[in-house]
Amino acid sequence: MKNIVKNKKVLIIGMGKSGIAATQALLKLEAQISVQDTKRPEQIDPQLISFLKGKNVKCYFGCVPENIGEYHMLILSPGVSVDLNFIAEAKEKGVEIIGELEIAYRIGQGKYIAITGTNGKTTTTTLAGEIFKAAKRKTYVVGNIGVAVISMALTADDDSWLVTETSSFQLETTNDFKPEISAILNITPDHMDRHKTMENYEAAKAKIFENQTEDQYLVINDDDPECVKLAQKAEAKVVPFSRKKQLHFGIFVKDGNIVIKNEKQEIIEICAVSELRIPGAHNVENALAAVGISYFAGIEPEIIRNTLKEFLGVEHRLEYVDTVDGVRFVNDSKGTNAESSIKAIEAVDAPIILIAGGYDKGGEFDELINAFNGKVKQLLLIGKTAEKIKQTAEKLGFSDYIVCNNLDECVRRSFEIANPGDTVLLSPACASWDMYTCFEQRGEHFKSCVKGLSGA
Ligand code: UMA
Repeated sequence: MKNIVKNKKVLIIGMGKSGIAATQALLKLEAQISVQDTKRPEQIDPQLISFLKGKNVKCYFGCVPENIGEYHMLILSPGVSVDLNFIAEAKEKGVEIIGELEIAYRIGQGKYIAITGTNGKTTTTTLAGEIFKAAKRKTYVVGNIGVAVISMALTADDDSWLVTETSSFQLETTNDFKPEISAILNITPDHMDRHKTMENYEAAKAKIFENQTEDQYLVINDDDPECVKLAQKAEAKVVPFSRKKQLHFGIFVKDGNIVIKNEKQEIIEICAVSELRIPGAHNVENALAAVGISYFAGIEPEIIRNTLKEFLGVEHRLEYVDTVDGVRFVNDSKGTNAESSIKAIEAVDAPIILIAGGYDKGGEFDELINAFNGKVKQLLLIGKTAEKIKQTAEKLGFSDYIVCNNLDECVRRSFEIANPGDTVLLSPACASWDMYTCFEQRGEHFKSCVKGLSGA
């Protein structure tokens, strides 16, 4: 354990999963901790407040500390922007500003596998984690997937592998972070409300390989021009994967089979694409990436093969919920941007009744509507973006939409409209934050509404 924070004055910002886990870890390391959150004291869980008080943690809830320049370091939760005034002021005063992933990396041990991309991160991270576990590696599956990295940082040892889903928010505030293997799955516009420009978003993603050297690996999607462009800046060995073309080196599909072509130009067959149990072309890409990560981490092809053939996918991602009176219900609450929902529409059989809308991240929906392609017969809209999506649909000549007040109404009305054989797909193309605390809560709500239909 590297104790670089003992007796240091640290301010942890944001008291969600990351901030609470960071507080717990840094208390163990005897840092002098203060915490800050925009929420007022009455909006914070009383149990958390009494825990913090018991540990002599100074709390700034609904306010900010006055002498911000006195801190040794500010630790940001992923949802906290570096552009906030008091954070910018601290930076000007020479205070180091880092995120929860970076501090976890600095204080902990273990080797990191870091996976980023606009879409597919959770599936690829889960699948890679399963392969590592099957190979009997000491594995922690952490990060944006829902488990703060720092919650495992003090438990992991030198033999551990932290298979980490890393978001642009988390990468933005790294400095020293250096994974053994990094992966960029794809890059399309997302989180523009936070990053403002594509350049900033890509720059955050590029931090995943910034410190990697030639003895480490960067796995990238060779079918995505943005990934290929970014990888040109990397010092790490680039391992391309492609669903569409055969490669001189890397992971690709050959005659319907997923294969690896290694440095010795040997071809290693993993399995047939048809043997994958996760649906859709985008999941073939996720599988290719997980194969690349695992193989270059030294895992036997046999173990990769067996895990790939057994993997059923992740909750809230194209998750089959139930069939009620012949109508299939699919939960894709994890579809939090247009690109992700387009992939869901492509993967699901028509006719589709699509439930979409939610928090406005500043994205556009033209491509989503264009992807309906005769497959989506009805669109039900909720949330802050309902009006924006409705206007886009009208502009593009799609008029079969209904604006609903909430998800309960969407499920009820979609069931009324649906015929046996139809699929009701919740894939909102938006984050959940206008109506829910997270996409998991939205997905659980959807599933309980569906249960309500069948009376189960
Ligand atoms: N807060 C502030 N000031 C701010 C913003 C937030 O004080 O300016 C406070 C909020 O009042 C709240 C707390 O910070 O009390 C929430 O912190 P957070 O938004 O960083 O959320 P955490 O609970 O710490 O969860 C974070 C990730 N959340 C975000 O990136 C928004 C989770 O990713 C992640 O699973 C978790 O850490 C553990 O690593 C979720 C997510 O939506 C799934 N990620 C985005 C995505 O996938 O698109 C990036």
